[in-house]
Amino acid sequence: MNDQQRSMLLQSASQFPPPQGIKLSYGTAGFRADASILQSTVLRIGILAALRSLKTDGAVIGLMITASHNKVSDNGVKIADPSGGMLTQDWEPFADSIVNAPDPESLLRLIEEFAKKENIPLNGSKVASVFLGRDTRPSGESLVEAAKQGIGSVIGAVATDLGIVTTPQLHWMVRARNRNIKASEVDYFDQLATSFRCLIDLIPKKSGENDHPIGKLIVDCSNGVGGEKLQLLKEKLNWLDLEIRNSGKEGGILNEGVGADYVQKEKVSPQGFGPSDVGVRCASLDGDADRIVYFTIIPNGNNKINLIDGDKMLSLFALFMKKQLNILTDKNEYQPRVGVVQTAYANGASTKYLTKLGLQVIFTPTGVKYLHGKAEEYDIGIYFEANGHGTVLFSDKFLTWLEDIKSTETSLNKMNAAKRLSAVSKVVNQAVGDALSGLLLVEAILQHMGWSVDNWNELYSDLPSRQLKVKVADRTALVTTNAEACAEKPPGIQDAINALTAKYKQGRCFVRPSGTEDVVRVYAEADTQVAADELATSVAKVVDQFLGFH
Ligand code: 16G
Ligand code: MG
Repeated sequence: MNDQQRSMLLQSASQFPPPQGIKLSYGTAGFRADASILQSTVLRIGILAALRSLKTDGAVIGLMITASHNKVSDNGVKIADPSGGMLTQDWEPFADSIVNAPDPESLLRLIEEFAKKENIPLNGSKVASVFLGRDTRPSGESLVEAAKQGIGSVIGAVATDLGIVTTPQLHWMVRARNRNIKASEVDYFDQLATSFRCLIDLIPKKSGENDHPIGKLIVDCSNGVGGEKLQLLKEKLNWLDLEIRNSGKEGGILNEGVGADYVQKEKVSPQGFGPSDVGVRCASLDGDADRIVYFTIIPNGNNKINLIDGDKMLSLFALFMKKQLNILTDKNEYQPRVGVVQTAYANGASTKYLTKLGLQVIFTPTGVKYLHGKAEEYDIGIYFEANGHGTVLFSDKFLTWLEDIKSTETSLNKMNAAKRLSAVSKVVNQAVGDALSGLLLVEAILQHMGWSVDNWNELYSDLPSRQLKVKVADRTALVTTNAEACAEKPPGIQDAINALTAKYKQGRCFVRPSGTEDVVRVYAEADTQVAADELATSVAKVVDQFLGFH
């Protein structure tokens, strides 16, 4: 590192001292905290993003300012790697250490050491490029400025500010740019709309069928970035009967009584929905539009809903993919590998359903980086968290095979199945879970099957479940294994959980330390709601006995 680089970093870091007495942690997917304490964090992550670009020969890196489904006064920062996926896990400890370095000098030392170890040239001989995006939080603008300062303090690094985008849009653009594909927001919408239209055009039509047999969809946009982006998408999709609510323009507050996280956890309708929406297909996005759940309102149910969660989206997608593959692979030598990836939170009924379909179900710990990494191992890898984050990934080998079929196949049936799968690969975001592209795929499949939302919901019935959180003295004392299904430490805790679980029919229960909050989470399911509640409550007590403040 030359003197000029050294003094630029020192000067830049001295602008924003880190908050006193607070240790920030990278967590599951980046830093999140009250927005007022994040300037130094974002500046330093800006430096990290520039270094990551230098390390990857100038590939574009994404830096997103968002706190997703959390309250509007929070904010956060996430990094997209050159593939469009999450930051490589081996850089997380470096992220943790620089964010918590107490002063500019110690920050500089950490950067020098790391650059040396990773062989990152810090002499201006190479260029680095970072795409910046933010959600609609008011604090986003000044945090983007802090990120620009950080990036600008690495010689040769250039920041491109994309303004307000959804998190998946930023990931998509990073991936597209690094693959030399057109990478603007307009290109994103064009690709989604064109491939959606293609899926609709490929639906076998009986004569005289009307054009909107599955009726209206109402989308709650959590008063977040999804509102304006869905509006832009809608303008390209004259076919879809779509109503947007909680777009952020009606005066509602981001994530307050609205959004996918609220709807999924509370199992009630979001604000702005009521009895007049009974019988209509509804969906809810989260604050940065990387999660989506569907729901219908229960008549006279006091805001209660039938929740159609990520597991059911996964099941719908898996079923559709399997049907298309069945058309294609009857006598074929090439048998694509299909993998379905879930976490311990997946409702047991969904896992049973998928297994019955003959699919291979694999479990990973919670967090997109784990699910995504596993799904990438397959020709078609479908992953979803119950909370509505997920996507479908296709291997290059599989996509090439589809192209071959499209150009040589003589059977119209097979040709169309290949075209459908290829269109799916363009509708669904290949970089990360994306509420907008997930929505389009659900709508296209329901339309294809001629299914109502109730037909979809009836694929299987969820087992009743309950989630609780427990405050503990030190959540790192809880160590899990077997994709979080089993607690290894403290000794004896799993035996106690097993003993309680065994008392309930279809009982299943696990505990895990949260990656985003200072709590231990408890998940329980059983054959009745009362039983699931009881099991969760009794296991929460066990957690308190083993790990509480005693
Ligand atoms: C983060 C994860 C999400 C996970 C959640 C769990 C990403 C992009 N997001 O929001 O996938 O479900 O954390 O939170 O990976 P928890 O650890 O607090 O339960
Ligand atoms: Mg989100």
